[in-house]
Amino acid sequence: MALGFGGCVRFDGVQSALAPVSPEADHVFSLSWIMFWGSVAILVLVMVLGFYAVFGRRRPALDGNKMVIAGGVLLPLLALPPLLVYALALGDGLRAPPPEGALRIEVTGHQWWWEVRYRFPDAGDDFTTANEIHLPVGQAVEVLVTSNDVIHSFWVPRLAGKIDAMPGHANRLTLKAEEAGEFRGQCAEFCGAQHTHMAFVVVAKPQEAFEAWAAGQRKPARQPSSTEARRGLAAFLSQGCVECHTVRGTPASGRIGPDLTHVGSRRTLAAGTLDNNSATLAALIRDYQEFKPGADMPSHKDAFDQPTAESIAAYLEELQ
Ligand code: HEC
Ligand SMILES: [Cu+2]
Repeated sequence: MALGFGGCVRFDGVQSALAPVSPEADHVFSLSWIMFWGSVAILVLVMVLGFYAVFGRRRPALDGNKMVIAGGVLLPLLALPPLLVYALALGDGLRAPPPEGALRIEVTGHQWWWEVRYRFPDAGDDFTTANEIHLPVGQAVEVLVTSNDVIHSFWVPRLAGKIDAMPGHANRLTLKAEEAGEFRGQCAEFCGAQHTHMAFVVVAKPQEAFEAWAAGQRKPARQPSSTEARRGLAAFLSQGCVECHTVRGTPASGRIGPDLTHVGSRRTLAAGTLDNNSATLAALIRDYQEFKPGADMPSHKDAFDQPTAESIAAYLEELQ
């Protein structure tokens, strides 16, 4: 309570389980409150009895087996099974399959970023992105969550409960945003040094805007338009970035790091940790380890100079 009143617990905000915007998150929210108030009621009862036992005038009334049977056997029998049944019923609702023909998104956790693959009825429409998930508002979307290395956990508190991302196995989750907006997701299972910096953004928008976004993401990367960006592309292709990153429409087809085909359109960099702007982008390219020590993206401080990093950033920024 002290934390709550002190403002440490946010009741709104992009990552608050206390501000649900989907039926699933709403279930989790109701369950939490019912469990919370149930516990409060039991705590109050126990405290009252405790005080009475110590200070009450007719304390002997609490003596004897009756009290033990009432408080120790009957009360738990009456209080716990209904809560259990309620929780199990809600849990079943959370696992309900999405409707036939729902949009499918495959999310793969990597140390320490998220790969996001969109699957459409026509495989030619599929595309891959990273660290950002866009959803059409009001539609149930099937999300298949897996991992490339260790166990991660996929959690967008305003939209759904947590689900484990396990190597070699896909867990299913339904996301249905009932409001447009931007929500934050976070890896919720300690997965190594940069676990904290393994976040992502979920953007829910009206169907048309979603279609327009998907059409943009489906396209190969645009050609660089300025001299600086052209220099950037040349450096990008010659500095080994292509070993790990894909930029569709160029020879870069690496799969170790995030797909960068439309990295310029994303809100954040380095898995939801930094705002996406040219200065940050250049700084990251130059010295990723400074921001995310231990990540699979090497530092390039010794490989090239700041102007080169800036030209690569200028190129990547154009990849809207
Ligand atoms: C050895 C593989 C590897 C090489 C080489 C590499 N990267 Fe990366 N890169 C990664 C990985 C892995 C990540 C994600 C790391 C993380 O945040 O945990 C990443 C992240 C990034 C990001 C942030 C992407 C996002 O969506 O937030 C950018 C931009 C980037 N790399 C650009 C480059 C550029 C430019 C080069 C070449 C100068 C390069 N990378 C070379 C593996 C690599
Ligand atoms: Cu993780």
